[in-house]
Amino acid sequence: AGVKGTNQERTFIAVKPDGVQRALVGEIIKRFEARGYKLVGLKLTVPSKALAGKHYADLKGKPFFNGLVDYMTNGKAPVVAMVWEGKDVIRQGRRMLGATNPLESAPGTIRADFCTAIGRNIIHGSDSYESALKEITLWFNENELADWVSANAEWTD
Ligand code: FUP
Repeated sequence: AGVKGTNQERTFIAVKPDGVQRALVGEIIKRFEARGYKLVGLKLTVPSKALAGKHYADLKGKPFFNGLVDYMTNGKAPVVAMVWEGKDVIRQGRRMLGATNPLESAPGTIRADFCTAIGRNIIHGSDSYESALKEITLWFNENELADWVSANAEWTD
């Protein structure tokens, strides 16, 4: 998850299958780019049940767990998995997403602007440094993460 508290902090963001199906990938990437964050990992993938189960391990036992894993993995649409880098990106990413329940998300957030169902809230974002570290490691190999200098660096550092 990069270096916590620096402009190299990293978070894991995923457009979930409903977001891909609804063609919201560009809109979501646009918001992170426009904010000045740097895209360092990107893949279109249908995760295995094992991967989705590990990703949502904290929710094992919840009544919606099996449905959630099936929806992430059934291949009706892929997931767009991303790693974004920049200052306070873990916390800011969560603020940009809005609350888990879109009906509680503030207007202007991604979830409030594009969805209403908690089980189809289009996007995931790491909720802490520990989660970001776990999720980035789970979804990406080290050689899939790009080290590059963004033209935004001059204005975001
Ligand atoms: P978040 O970190 O905002 O994605 O929220 P959680 O980790 O608590 O939940 C993960 C996913 O489980 C949510 F994105 C949608 C699903 N979920 C439900 O379907 N019903 C619930 O009551 C809570 C979560």
